[in-house]
Amino acid sequence: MKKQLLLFSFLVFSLLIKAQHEKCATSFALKKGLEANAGAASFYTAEQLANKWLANNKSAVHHNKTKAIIKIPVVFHVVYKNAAQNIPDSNIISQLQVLNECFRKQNANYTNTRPIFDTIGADCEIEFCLADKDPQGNPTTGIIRKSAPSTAAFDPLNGFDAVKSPAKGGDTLWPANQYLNIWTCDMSLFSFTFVLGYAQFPGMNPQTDGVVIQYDYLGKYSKPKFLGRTTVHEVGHWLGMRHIWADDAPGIGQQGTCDSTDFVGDTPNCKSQSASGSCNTSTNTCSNEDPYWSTIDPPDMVENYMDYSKDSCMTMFTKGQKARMYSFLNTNPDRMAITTSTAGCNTYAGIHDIDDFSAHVELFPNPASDVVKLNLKNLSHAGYSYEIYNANGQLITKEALNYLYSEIDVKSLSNGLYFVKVYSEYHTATKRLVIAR
Ligand SMILES: [Ca+2]
Ligand SMILES: [Ca+2]
Ligand SMILES: [Zn+2]
Repeated sequence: MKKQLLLFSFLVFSLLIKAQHEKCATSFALKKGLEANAGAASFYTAEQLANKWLANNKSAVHHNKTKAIIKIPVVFHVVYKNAAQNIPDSNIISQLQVLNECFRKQNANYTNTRPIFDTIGADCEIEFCLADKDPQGNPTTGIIRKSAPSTAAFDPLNGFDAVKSPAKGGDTLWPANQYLNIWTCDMSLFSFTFVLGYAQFPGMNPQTDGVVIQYDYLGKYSKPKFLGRTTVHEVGHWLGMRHIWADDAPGIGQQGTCDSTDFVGDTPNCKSQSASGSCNTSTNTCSNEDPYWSTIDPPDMVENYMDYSKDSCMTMFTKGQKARMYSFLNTNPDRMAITTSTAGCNTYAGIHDIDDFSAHVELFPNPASDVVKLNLKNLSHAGYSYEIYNANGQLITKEALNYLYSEIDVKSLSNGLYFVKVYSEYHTATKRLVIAR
C-alpha cells in the first residue's frame, strides 16, 4: 500500500513537472530575483542605462566595430554527485568552441539561415576562453570540480541557486566583474530533466551572477541531438538578451500576445515559444513588426538562439541583439569590467582550438585479427553508429552503438584495408582499419 501511494505521488508529481516543462528558467530566475528584491533596483537601472546608450549609439553598433574583439574569461564549476555528472574537460572545451563559433558567426549551420534573415546575422565580436588566473592570481585551468551532496543543485521545491552556495554544497562564484561563471550540475528531479539551464541578467545580484547548465546539455557531444546551443542561449541572457517572444504568455504552454518586445527591432515579433523543440519555418504568429521591418511581415525567427527551437536550426544572433549586448557591455559596471579582465584568454584562444571528433574515436588493436575494440573517448552519451567499408568503398557492416565502448567481431573480414565510419546525426569520423592474421 505504501509502495502504491509512493508510486501515485511520483506520478502526480511527474505530471505536474511535465506540465511545467521549460527549457530555460531564466525568466523564472528573474521573477524570483525581483520578488526577493535581490538587485531589483539595479536591474532596472541597468536596463535604463543600456537603453539610453543604445539610443545614442545606434549607428555605431550596427555598422562599426565599437572595440577590438571582446574576450571573456570563463570559469566552469562542475558540481557533481556521480561520475557521469563530472563531465570531461573535452566537453567543456567543445562548449567553448561552440560559444565562440556562435558569437563570431562561424557556426557551420549559419548557411541554413533563411535568405530573409541571413543579412542581419551578427558577428558579435565576443570570444570566450578558460580563465588562466584564479581570483588570487594563481594559475588555474579554469575548470573547478566539486563533489557535492545531493542538495547541490537547482531545486524548485526547496531553494534556488544552491549550486552557487558553498553552504548548501555548491561551489562559490568567482568575482562576476572578472569572470563569467558557468556552473554545471544535475537539475533533474526523479530523472526528469525539465530545466536545461538558466542565467542571470545584467544588473542582478552580483553574488549569484552567471549561468547554470544541466550537465548533460553542456558541450557539443553531450547528446547527439544537441549542439551546445543551450549554453549559447543562456550566455545570451547573461548579456541582456530576452527570449524573442518576450515571455508574455499568460501561462506555460499558452500563446502570448504580439504587443510586447524583446527590446530588439530586427527580431520579428512572435507570440510564444511556438518553435519549441522544432524547426517550423512556416510559423508567422505576429504581423505587427517593429519599424525595422517597414511593411514586410517576416516569419518567426526560429533560427534565433533566443528561441526554443531545435539546436540544429539555431544559427544566429541578429545585429540588433548584438547592439543590445553592447549596450550592457558599455554601461553595466560588472559587464564593462569583464571586457578588460586579465584573468584569462592566454591558454585557450577558443575559436582556434578545433575540437576534432575523430580524436574521440579509438580503434584498437590495429592491425586487428578477430576482435577490434571501439572506444568513444570522453563522450558522455551513447547514440552513435558505425559502418565498415572495404577498400573499394563497399559497405560491409552497419550497426548502432549502444555503448561508448564496444568490441566488434571481425573474424569474417579477410585480410586487407577497411574503413570504419563512426557517426551521429551531426558528427562523423572515419578511421582506417587493417585486418591481418
Ligand atoms: Ca523583436
Ligand atoms: Ca511576422
Ligand atoms: Zn531562455
